Amino acid sequence: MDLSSKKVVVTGGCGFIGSHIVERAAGVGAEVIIIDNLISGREENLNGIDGNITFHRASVTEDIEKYMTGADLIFHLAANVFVAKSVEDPHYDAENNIKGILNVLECARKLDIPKMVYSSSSAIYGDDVAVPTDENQPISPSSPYGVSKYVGELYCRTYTDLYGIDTVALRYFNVFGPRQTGDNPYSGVIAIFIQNALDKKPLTIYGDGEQSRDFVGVRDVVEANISSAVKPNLKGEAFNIGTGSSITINKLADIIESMAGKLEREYAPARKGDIKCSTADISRAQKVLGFSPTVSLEGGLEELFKLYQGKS
Ligand code: UD2
Repeated sequence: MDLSSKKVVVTGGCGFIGSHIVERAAGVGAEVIIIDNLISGREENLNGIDGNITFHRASVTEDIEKYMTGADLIFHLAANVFVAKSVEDPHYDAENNIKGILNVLECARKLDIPKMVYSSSSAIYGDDVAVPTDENQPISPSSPYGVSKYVGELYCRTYTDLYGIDTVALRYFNVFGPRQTGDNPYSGVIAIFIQNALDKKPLTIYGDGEQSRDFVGVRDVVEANISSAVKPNLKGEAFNIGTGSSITINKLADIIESMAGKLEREYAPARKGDIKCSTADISRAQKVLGFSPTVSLEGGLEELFKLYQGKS
């Protein structure tokens, strides 16, 4: 599939990752329809993005079929993306993540939209897995968020089997990059740490800080989405999208300190639902999607640090 002449729906297109997908798809000439309720997305994420883009402020749990007529492809990102929020309010998480994807798939079925790329998460694995983790490891989520994201994958496969919609699930590890904000306690750790470093505020570390994460650059995540969109017959398959290496939160704090100068650290109790070790085995994505991460953690952090410095 060549995206240039296609009509593409991006749910969550005003979000951190979604807006980069919008930019990439509009950049190659696709007509882009965004559906976003602006709960975690921000309209200003679209500033400076040129192309044929229409934005509808709506939740994926509402009647959105009318916005999707004639679409060739859906990138489904709209969701509750906060693990801790899902522990505090599992109904909210399920409403957005389970009802949301079912509604979007139903639209795809009714409107004969042939393809959907679903943003899933490594949170579906939990802690009882071999690390690095490949896609054949047991699914055993530690949070309602992990549960809801996996339910989404099951719906995708079912809609592929029942109706021939070519779905694919991308299991993101920890995504970082421009447009991720550090202004709320649920935000990604990198965005929070950089923001606090610039504001000379202490870094809060949950637990002992020895938990590890595989941080993947948003540009690489976008390329995984595009490859998945253009590759036919993925038939509900799932792919890990990470880098294959990870660092602990303590080491992440060290790197931020090396860029920002000495920072205070405050240790707080571990978050409920937090997984301990997380590293992707990306062999399947490399083989099938030609996925090849290009953003290094150090390079990406330096770029972000400069970007945030320019803004504050
Ligand atoms: C991220 C994604 C989530 C899901 C998951 C997959 C975000 C916001 N969430 O959840 O959607 O895909 O990855 O594994 O990107 N931490 C601190 N101090 C802080 C903030 C966080 O110590 O100020 C710790 C936190 O307890 C966790 C780690 O840093 O151990 C990463 O936290 P996160 O919120 O960036 O991401 P995570 O892994 O919970």
